[in-house]
Amino acid sequence: MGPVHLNDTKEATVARLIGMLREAHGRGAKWVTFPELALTTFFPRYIYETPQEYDRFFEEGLPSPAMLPLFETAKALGVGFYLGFAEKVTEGGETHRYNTCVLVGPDGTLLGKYRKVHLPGTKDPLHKANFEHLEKRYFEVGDLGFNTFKSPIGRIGMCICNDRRWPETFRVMALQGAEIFMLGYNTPTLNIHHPEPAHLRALHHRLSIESAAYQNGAWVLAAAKCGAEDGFAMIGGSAIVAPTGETVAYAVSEEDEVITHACDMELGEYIRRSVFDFARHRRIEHYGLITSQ
Ligand code: ING
Repeated sequence: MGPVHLNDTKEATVARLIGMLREAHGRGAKWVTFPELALTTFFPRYIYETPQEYDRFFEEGLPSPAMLPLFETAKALGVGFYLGFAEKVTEGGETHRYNTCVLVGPDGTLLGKYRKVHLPGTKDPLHKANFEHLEKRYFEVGDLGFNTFKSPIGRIGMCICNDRRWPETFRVMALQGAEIFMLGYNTPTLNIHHPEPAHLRALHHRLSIESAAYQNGAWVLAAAKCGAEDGFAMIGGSAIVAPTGETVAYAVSEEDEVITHACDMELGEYIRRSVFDFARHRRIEHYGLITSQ
């Protein structure tokens, strides 16, 4: 998905998502993965002081009013989808804000929800560049953990953006039987935390999703929101990765672009039954440090 600018309305952005959904459906797709924070610009690049200033980026209710046309169209077309959005919710009498994604089945059923666990960046501005990365400022750490969700095409796991850089993310879901991982991302081209060549952003993105696919014998569907949002560049590289670790489809533009592939859901079987047969080969008695530190 191409850039979403500060002044783009949610209605116009949702209309773009619906256009891509129709394109995918036209090609025979049964599932669509949309990006992280797909309804708005990547607002954590900006400094806001009060919720009154940034609540306009958040959705309340699932589906929220802005999402409704997308939910209705997807149900009418019989297409399931993953959608990333900024979630504002009142639970236990308290207001919480998360970087969230939802999984909706082809019949419109809410199959699952995930709240981003690995929030990159800082809580307070660094003032080191002409943009910030303030996810720790606007979102709480997700409280739902990493789960998998039963669907007509197999067990689906979800995560969001920075989560893909952490192998634990995928292993925890693979241990719950995930056969497909869906994830959206918004990755700035410039790293404000440490000077590094721009090409490394694309390399680290590909490394993360290709190794996740192979090491867990699962499909990875990764959707970027990319291009220059009000001049702030974000990497593309949306991809469909087979359980073998091979990227079988990838986006070539930084605009709205649909990539599709007929994913053979049996392909991961031999990997999960041989090289990554967790029951036979993993030695958890030697892994304690991973969860204790
Ligand atoms: N974006 C970036 C990502 O993890 C980032 C942040 C980029 C962190 C590069 C570290 C290095 O892809 C989001 N939204 O997490």
